[in-house]
This record gives sequence, C-alpha cells and structure tokens, in this order.
Amino acid sequence: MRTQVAIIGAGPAGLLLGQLLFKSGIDAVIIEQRSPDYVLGRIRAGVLEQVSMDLLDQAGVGARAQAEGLPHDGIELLFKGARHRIDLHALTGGSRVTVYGQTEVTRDLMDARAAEGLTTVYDAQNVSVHDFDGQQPRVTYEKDGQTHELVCDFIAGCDGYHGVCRASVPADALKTYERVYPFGWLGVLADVPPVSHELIYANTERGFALCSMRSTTRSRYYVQVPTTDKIENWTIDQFWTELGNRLDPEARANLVTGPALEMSIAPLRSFVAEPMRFGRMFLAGDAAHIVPPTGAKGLNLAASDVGYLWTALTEFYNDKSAVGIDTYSDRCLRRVWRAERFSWWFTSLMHRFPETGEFGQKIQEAELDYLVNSRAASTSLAENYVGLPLGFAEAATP
Ligand code: RFL
Ligand code: PHB
Repeated sequence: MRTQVAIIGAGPAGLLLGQLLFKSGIDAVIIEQRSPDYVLGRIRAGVLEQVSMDLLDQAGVGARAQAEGLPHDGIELLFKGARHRIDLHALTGGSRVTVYGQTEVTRDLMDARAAEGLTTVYDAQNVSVHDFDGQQPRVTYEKDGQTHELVCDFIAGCDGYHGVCRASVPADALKTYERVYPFGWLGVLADVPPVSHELIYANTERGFALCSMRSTTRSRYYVQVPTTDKIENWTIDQFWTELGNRLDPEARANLVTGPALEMSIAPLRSFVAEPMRFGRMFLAGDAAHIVPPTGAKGLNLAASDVGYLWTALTEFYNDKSAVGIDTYSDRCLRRVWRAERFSWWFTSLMHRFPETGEFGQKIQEAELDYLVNSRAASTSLAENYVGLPLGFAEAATP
C-alpha cells in the first residue's frame, strides 16, 4: 500500500489530521492498534478552545459541536468555602470555550472519515515505523495474521504517550522534560444534571475537586486522590460523599447523585519531548507532550499541533515549500510550553500537596484571593484558559 501521509493513531489528533488533509486533497491512511469501540470508550477531555472549534469547522465536522456544545463565558473558583466567577468573555474581549466531550469529537471525526470512504486500519498489531530519516519512510503492521507494509512520504506520530513513534527515535536525538505529581484524579461520569451551569474548580483542605459536564443532563466530576488509591477501593457512594465535602453549601445542595457510567483514576504528569520532528516523521498531541488536566489543555494542544502540521504539509504539497515543515517543531513547542506552564501553575495552585502542609494551603488561598480580586491576575488566567491563537507562534518574539 502507498500513501502520502501515514498517520499512526486514530485518537483526536490522528483523526483530525486525516480529515484536514483530506480537505486539502492530500492522501492519508490511519493505522490504529485498537478497535473503534475502544477508542470511543475513552472518556477524557471536555473543554474546547475556539482554535479547536475552528479546526473542527475547517475539517468539515464542526456542525454538531456548534449545535450541541455548551458555550461557556466563565468559570468559577471555589476556595475558603466561597465561589468566585472569572468572566472569561469580558476579560478576554469576547473569547469563550465550548464544553463538548472528546468522545463526541472522536465520533464526529470517525463518522466523517467513514462517510468519505477513507482508509483507517483498526486492530493493527506490532506497528513499526522505518526509514523516517530517509526519503521514503515505511510503516509495517500485522493484521489478521498477515504482515502489511505502507510506503509513504511522511509519518505523523499521533499515537499518544505510550505510542511507538516517539519510542522509535534514537535516545540521543530526543530530550525529555517531566514532572510527575503526587496525586491523581478520580473521575466520574454520570447522567445527573450538573451542580452549576459553569465549571467549578475547587481548592479545599481535603484536596482539589472539579465539577464539569458533558451536557445539561450529564455531569463529569473529579476529586484529587493520592496516587496510591486503587479504583476498586472506591464506591460511587463514597465518591459522592467526598465530592459533596469539597463543595460550598449551595453547590452541595444542588448535587444530584446517581450511578456512574464511568469511574477511573488518572495520574497527573507534565511531559515534553523535544524536538517534535525527526526527518520525515512528526510527533503531534500526547505523543509529544502531556499536561495535567487542570487547565483543560491536552486535547486543545493536540488540535493546535495538528493545525500546524496540516499547514506545513499543505504548503509542502501545494506550494512546494518546506518552510512549514522546517518550522513545525519550533512553532508547536512555543505554544506547548506556554500551555505546560499554565497547566503546571493551575495544578500547583488548586491541589493539596502532601509536602507543603498548612503553610502551602495558606499561600494558595492568598494567591487565589489576589487572583479573583485583581483584574490583571484574573485576565492572565482568562487569557490562558481560553487559549492562544494559532498565529501566536509567529506574532510574538520569544
Ligand atoms: P490519544 O487520544 O492518546 O490517541 C492516541 C491513539 O494512538 C493509538 N496508538 C497506536 N496506534 C497504532 N500503533 C501504536 N503503536 C499505537 N499506540 C497508541 C491509541 O490507541 C490511541 O487511539 O492521543 P491524541 O490523539 O494526541 O489526543 C490527546 C488527548 O487524548 C489527550 O491530550 C487528552 O485526552 C488528555 N486528557 C485530558 N485532557 C483534557 O484536556 N481534559 C481531561 O479531562 C483529560 N482527561 C486525559 C484525561 C488523558 C488521559 N490519559 C492519557 C490516560 C484522562 C486520561 C485518563
Ligand atoms: C472535563 O470535563 O473532563 C474537564 C474539564 C475541565 C478540565 C479538565 C477536565 O480542566
């Protein structure tokens, strides 16, 4: 088999890239190691920046996110028992975010791909990438007991944190940066109405909590837990009690409980691999970087990497220019590090750290007090939360 771009991974990054390339007349094949149902079953991000919404539109799949997504003009910060609203819309001069689940984004992209009859190989085993430092890279994989080879011009490594693409780069060509946090998030998805119409990020002495949603009838809640906690030791009733204990009296009174559709613990880490291009292979999304979910940046960064890669490949094929390809890594990394900083800062501000004790709690409360009472500080949070424009990488000098 031959294609122009071999995309490894059918997560949001790989599927979005496939759809954007299709719109530009560039041929791509996606190789995914799991089944479509497995990919759709992963409950992850819920907040889309405008840049991500625009890319979905450009890929021709934005209609449902526009119609069913919930536009949010603000978020609430809860600390010392009281909630304070950050008016994202007013502070940023008109920007907002859209609450629309990653599962729905993935479904829209999968449906569009299927409707166009584009090739996705699911359940591919032993996927390997070859010769990306030469002119003609190859991908090999096994399917139904047979070995297959895909010859291509470029490989897009959209295969997530545990993927094969980054792992295939020689160790001396890669520099990685990592911080692992001493806690995780216990998340619950439930068909109950949200406690509030906006997201609540809570800093409490019992630890962080987040009230999010997928719709007006489906809620997504999280509580900070020690990394040593095991999901099998948590019951849904214990979860509701713990969440209620971390909310203000009004939100607690509004909390509707019910059975969990999904319940899992995710560890929190910050991670960046540099560079993001190796000859004719590019890394995009979680394959290159991980952020703790506090800033809701993971999926949005995956989308913006893909935006840069789409531009670079379109310039290469349509304008015979390699500028986009040569600048891909630097453009992405500048945006990535801004999001890494914000996610690290917001995580540090909102969580209970075992080593900092009551002093750390007081310092966080003082910073939160400053944050909600200073327009400058609130604006900084709002600007970062709604996200940077794609043109940011060129517009400002480092
Ligand atoms: P994905 O979604 O991990 O998709 C990668 C795809 O590649 C496939 N794959 C391979 N395919 C072929 N060969 C191989 N060798 C392969 N190895 C892997 C995988 O099966 C998968 O289908 O990466 P992508 O596309 O870059 O998208 C990134 C986002 O998924 C991610 O940034 C966010 O979901 C992060 N994240 C969250 N972000 C938020 O903004 N808010 C959240 O609440 C949030 N919760 C989460 C999360 C990530 C989690 N992970 C990674 C475990 C919760 C969890 C549990
Ligand atoms: C979610 O809805 O899953 C969500 C929302 C905001 C975050 C993280 C996760 O910061």
